[in-house]
Amino acid sequence: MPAPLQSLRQYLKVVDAVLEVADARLPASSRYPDLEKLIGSRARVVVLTRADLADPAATACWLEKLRAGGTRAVAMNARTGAGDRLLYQYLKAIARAKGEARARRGLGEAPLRVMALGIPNVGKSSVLNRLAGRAAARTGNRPGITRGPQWIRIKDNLELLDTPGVLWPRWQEPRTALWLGALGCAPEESVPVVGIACLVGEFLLREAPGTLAVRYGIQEQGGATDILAAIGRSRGFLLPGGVVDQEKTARALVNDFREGRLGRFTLEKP
Ligand SMILES: Nc1nc2c(ncn2[C@@H]2O[C@H](COP(=O)(O)OP(=O)(O)O)[C@@H](O)[C@H]2O)c(=O)[nH]1
Ligand SMILES: [Mg+2]
Repeated sequence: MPAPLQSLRQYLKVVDAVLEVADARLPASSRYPDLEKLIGSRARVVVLTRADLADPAATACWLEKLRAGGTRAVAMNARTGAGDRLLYQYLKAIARAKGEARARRGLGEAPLRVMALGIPNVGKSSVLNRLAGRAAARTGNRPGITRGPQWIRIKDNLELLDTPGVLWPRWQEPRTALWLGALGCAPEESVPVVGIACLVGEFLLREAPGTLAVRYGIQEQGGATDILAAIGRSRGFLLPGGVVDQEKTARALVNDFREGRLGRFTLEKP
């Protein structure tokens, strides 16, 4: 278990529920293996963010699979809040159970304490901000915006704990690292953008032929490297001497993919 996750143990002790935030486009690889062990008996909800960028049919299958395994799971757009109703229902039920358990022990009401856990830039702060109904936690489109654990206290008997994203060592496995890079969940310097762009290019050529041709006005001929060169030429991303600027082209393709401008895709099937 990564050391930063270990250091969250002290917080886990004081929360009632954990929101395990993962990316709907990569629902398996963006989740922690063995998180149950760390969470213990605490209530858990898997929140798949960026549902607006994932394939809706695949998201439905993922939710079904998770729920079939007894896991509470929701998919939402954490930026707009679309799809958050079920999350509220889950939290309400968890709060009710906590209240009843306390009443049985002769204790009064206490706020529900909820913590968000997940990899960097997956949308943890955004989810909590939806729950808080305001921009209480800092968000940003790059990893590392949330520096240390941060409590957000809101009325309605709810206390939220935001945490910095933690990556798991197994994500250094090259392919996973590239996919996490494609989603913007890995530190920029750790994954080569040209490598990410080639993986994205191959994926699109295979899964959505014609997409690149339409978007960039190119012929889909050859492999990912040829496609990248064609995009660079078509966009006029050239270095002195007329050579295609691979880095700049790769960045443009990856950004388009990340923001959903090439369509809605789920990279892992259930
Ligand atoms: N399109 C879309 N963007 C999202 C969603 N959730 C988060 N984001 C964006 O992803 C970026 C990272 O979000 P943030 O909440 O800071 O992630 P954190 O690092 O896990 O706390 C921000 O630019 C958010 O606006 C979502 O469901 N859909
Ligand atoms: Mg954050």
